Amino acid sequence: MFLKRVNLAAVMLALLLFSPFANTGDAVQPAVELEIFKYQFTPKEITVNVGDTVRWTNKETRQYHSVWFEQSGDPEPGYIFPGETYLRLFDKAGSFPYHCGPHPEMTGIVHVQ
Ligand SMILES: [Cu+2]
Repeated sequence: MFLKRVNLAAVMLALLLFSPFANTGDAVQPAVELEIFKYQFTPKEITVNVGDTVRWTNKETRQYHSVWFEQSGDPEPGYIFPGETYLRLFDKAGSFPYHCGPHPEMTGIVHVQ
């Protein structure tokens, strides 16, 4: 289990480093914060401005999730383990639905104006 977690963390780090939409977060001040808790994205629906970065934080005690903008054509991202975060920059206007990869019933939407 430990080794599996390390591998997932490595995969996620690689995805973060090579994705134009995400980074490890230290340099960016997110405009909006969301929580992932009890199998829900909270708030489920948000509105941000073009150029804003949104940060999701996994507040579960042991369950991992992901934030997957599948309809936007994004590849499936790595899992976010408890205490970890996911950042995404929104650089164009529109409405962008997303869901959790392992739990497709978990949905949310980001409106960018
Ligand atoms: Cu999930």
